[in-house]
Amino acid sequence: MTFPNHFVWGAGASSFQIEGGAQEAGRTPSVWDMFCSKPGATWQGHSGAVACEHYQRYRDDVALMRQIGLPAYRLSISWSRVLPDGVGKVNHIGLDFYDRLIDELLAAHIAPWVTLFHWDYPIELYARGGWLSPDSPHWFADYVQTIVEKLSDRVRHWITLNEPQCFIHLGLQTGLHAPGDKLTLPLVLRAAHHTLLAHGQAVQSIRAASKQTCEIGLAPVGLAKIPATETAQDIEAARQAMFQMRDRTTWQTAFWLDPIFLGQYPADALELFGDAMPPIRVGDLETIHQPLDFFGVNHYSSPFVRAGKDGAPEEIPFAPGHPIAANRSFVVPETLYWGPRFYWERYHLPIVITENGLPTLDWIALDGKVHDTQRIDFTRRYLLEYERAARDGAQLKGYFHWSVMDNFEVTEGYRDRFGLIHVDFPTQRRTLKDSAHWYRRVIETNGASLHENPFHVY
Ligand code: IFM
Repeated sequence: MTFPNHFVWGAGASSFQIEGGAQEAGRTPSVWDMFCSKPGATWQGHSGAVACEHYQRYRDDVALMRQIGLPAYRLSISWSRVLPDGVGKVNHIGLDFYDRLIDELLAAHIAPWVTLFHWDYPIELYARGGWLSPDSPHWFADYVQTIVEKLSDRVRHWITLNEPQCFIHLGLQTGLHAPGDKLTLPLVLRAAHHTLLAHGQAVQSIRAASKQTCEIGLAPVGLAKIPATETAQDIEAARQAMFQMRDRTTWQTAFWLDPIFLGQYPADALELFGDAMPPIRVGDLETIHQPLDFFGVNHYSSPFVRAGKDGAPEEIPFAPGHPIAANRSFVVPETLYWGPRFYWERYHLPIVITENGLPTLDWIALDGKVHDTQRIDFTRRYLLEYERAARDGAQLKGYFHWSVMDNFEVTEGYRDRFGLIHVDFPTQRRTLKDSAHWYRRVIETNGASLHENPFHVY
């Protein structure tokens, strides 16, 4: 068995995607509430206003997590539920929701891993400039302090930001995600620099306010590259491709992660962005480069790369018929081998897969069950590759399946289902999918059951 003894198995979700209760007890809108009301922004105009009604049903949901045998659950906090103005006065009813949720989880022996920001930026702060404002890192650090003061007697694991590539590149550059802006490159880079500072200042806030020794990381988009063959040349080409700057966007790896983990922007990013980069003040990189405890990363799909002319990386197209998911992304299990391996090599921190999972279009069968065999097969294949990364020397610390339950899948609305738990949205009825039962056994055996054939039916 190669998963380490204290390996953390879990599943995750985020506030806006499951909570609903958009107008409950003092919560103010986030940029995602605003974005969902724009015609054409989400599939069939779906919004997160009701989602899974987790705000009302959290006790039942924790009971289901317990049935799955989850040792850990990754949740996120809705900033504007706790601070309706984004800063200043605390909405105690909002904060109490998380207090009760944490107690419920602990009573069920489930360790909470808390993400402090998963995209639902308070609209009040957006109106004041959002991530473009030089005050934005302080706003975030102050909010984080409020949360940590309240919950850190019980919470030991913190994740500062979820996928900055999405809320900056997709949110501010392409306009495909909330708030839906299309800013010029210098403005996008300014917002990105403030985001990095916000991460660093948040880490300082957590360490200063935490009532116990804690562990901190973040959860960027994992942008792995897979060597087309396992020859030294293709491996080197994939390694290069994974960390080099590809274009003048913030959909990158090293641009975000080198400042955080190595204390500097990569030279090729500085060269490519040139004058578009914001001024970097003395001390900024020290603030951003705070010691972290694990390398969290959200991994789904990756392209294959080979060594082309002079060894330069060359992306190769997928063969016709290569397996795809409901959202048309390619299924590439090797992502969980090469991603962790290359990240471990470059940043030397124990790896936690903070998200990985498959969107499907599954439904309840006539026998009342949800037979999501593709999710089982997908997860099994990915986890076997992850195990191989451990065998080959990467230090692995955990795996969080995305998602614990079907939810508001952002621009795809309620069409794509990622959950281990099926949610019938009109009735809010929950059903454990076959994958939930299968995952329970994976957890119980610390991964040993991955080597058993899960399909005995035919
Ligand atoms: O649902 C999202 C999540 O919010 C961020 N990472 C990717 C997931 C699946 O698309």
